[in-house]
Amino acid sequence: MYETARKKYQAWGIDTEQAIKKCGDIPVSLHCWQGDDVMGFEQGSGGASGGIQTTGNYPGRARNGKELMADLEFAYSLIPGKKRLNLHAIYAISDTPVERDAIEPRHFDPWLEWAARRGIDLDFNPTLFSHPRASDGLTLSHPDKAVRDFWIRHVKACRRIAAYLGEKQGTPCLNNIWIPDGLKNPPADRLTPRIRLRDSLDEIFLVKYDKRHIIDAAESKVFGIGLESYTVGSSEFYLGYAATRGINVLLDSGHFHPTELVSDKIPAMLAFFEKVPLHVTRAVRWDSDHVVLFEDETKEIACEIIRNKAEDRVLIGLDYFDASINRIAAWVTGTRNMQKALLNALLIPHDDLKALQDAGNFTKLLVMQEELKTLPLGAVWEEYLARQGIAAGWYAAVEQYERDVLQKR
Ligand code: RNT
Ligand code: ZN
Repeated sequence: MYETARKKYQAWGIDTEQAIKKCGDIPVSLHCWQGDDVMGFEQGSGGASGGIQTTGNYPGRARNGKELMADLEFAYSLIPGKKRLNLHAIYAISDTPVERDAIEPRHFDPWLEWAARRGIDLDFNPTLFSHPRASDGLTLSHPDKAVRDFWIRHVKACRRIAAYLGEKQGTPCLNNIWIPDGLKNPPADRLTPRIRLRDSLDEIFLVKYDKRHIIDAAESKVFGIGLESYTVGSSEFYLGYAATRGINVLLDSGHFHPTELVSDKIPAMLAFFEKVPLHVTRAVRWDSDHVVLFEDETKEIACEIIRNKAEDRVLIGLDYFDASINRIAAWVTGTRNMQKALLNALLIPHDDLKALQDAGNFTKLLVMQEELKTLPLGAVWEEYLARQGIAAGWYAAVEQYERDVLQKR
């Protein structure tokens, strides 16, 4: 089947061998938080709160570092290609409780060692939610200076950790700041909280690190759960902030109005920013965080990366947390769908299509775009998996793991 597929693509001027090779080299950063419903390892953690929420009670959630690492290890074995791991500050490993503003690089040494042995590099996120000091939905924009200062210290500690991880692993560590700050009901003042957020960030970024070790980013959002009427860290806010301060904006595909598309935003950002970090996720009606599917927007996001030759500039990360299904299947399905979309994008003759657009031959462009949709991608994908040493029928292995490991928790 692969041989037939190879010839079909060849007729379109596409080299499947090259696509297969390239696909395995594009890193996708897996979010550790799908494995434990964004609970983290802090004592007394009651789960995600502050603008986000996990729903579902499927058995087998990872309850500690050992279980999370074991589950990740198993998930990684079912996923082809180059992988990174995206951590949050609440996954610090410590025998004694450490406050968020006191975490240190050493609390992430166990992760660093675990990842290094598997050839995986790390990304990082400060955690400005699920905490008593964020219980009113405000952190870096809080009217109380003491609360702001606490979170400023936290993000500073996180940047230090990220720079440390980046230096140790030899590739830059993305440090992505997302804050829930917002209001449930109509605000009386939209500007002052944004000025406070701007000033908090300015204080955070006073500390300079080597860009070879850390990539600084902030993630905007249209609204949060329980904070529906106003978001301090909106898209325009961070765009302005990042453009004037030399940091990057992370685009989460679930953080915009339903008809806005991140696939269209990627090339807009590429015109101005060196790096474009992503949280690929699936929005459903009013919120994000569903398992990534192999659907039109996922494919289009991949196309914008590949057709602009931006594999080194767009940092692909995932962000969803589904607790209603087997969490390992959720990781594997979403990651593979992103990778399948990349392979699909690598099998499209982008230069020919661009030439048709520039020549104004819109009829042929439309016809070709539609014809390409039914080429035998599946056969090339299966060949890719086989060459990556990934066995077919992976879900049976997940069912086995569920019986042997997850159900015993
Ligand atoms: C929340 C943001 C944020 C979180 C993770 C856990 O709306 O998308 O990225 O999901 O940091
Ligand atoms: Zn996100």
